[in-house]
Amino acid sequence: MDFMATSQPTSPPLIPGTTAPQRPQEDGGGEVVLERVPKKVKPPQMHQVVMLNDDYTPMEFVVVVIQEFFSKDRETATQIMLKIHLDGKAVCGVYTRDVAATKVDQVLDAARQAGHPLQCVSEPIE
Ligand code: TYC
Repeated sequence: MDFMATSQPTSPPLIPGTTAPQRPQEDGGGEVVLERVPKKVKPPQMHQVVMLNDDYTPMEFVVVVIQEFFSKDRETATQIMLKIHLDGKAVCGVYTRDVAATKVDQVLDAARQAGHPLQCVSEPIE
């Protein structure tokens, strides 16, 4: 009994770290070879979240925000807050673009809800 295929054949699964095979190539000896081309994987562009000083946001609020959203212990958060206070700004963390944008949103939301003018921005590095 003959059976007829009802769907297109699917591609073989990809080996992690490679791209899909190039077009089948005839190797000269009548064989068809599929060459796997190593994938060129670049690390993602990283973004630093920079917090800015102002004259009104309480130091304690900034310390808690840095602890909460940037996963710093209280001592580290206090040092970062003091650097912002003295230098005008400081980096609170480095993340991929979307994570950095989320951190900025979280900080701005918390500041707005508490009625403080605290500002922070995300900027690409390198
Ligand atoms: N300068 C603020 C004050 O004296 C404290 C402060 C620190 C505000 C860091 C913002 O990102 C900031 N109350």
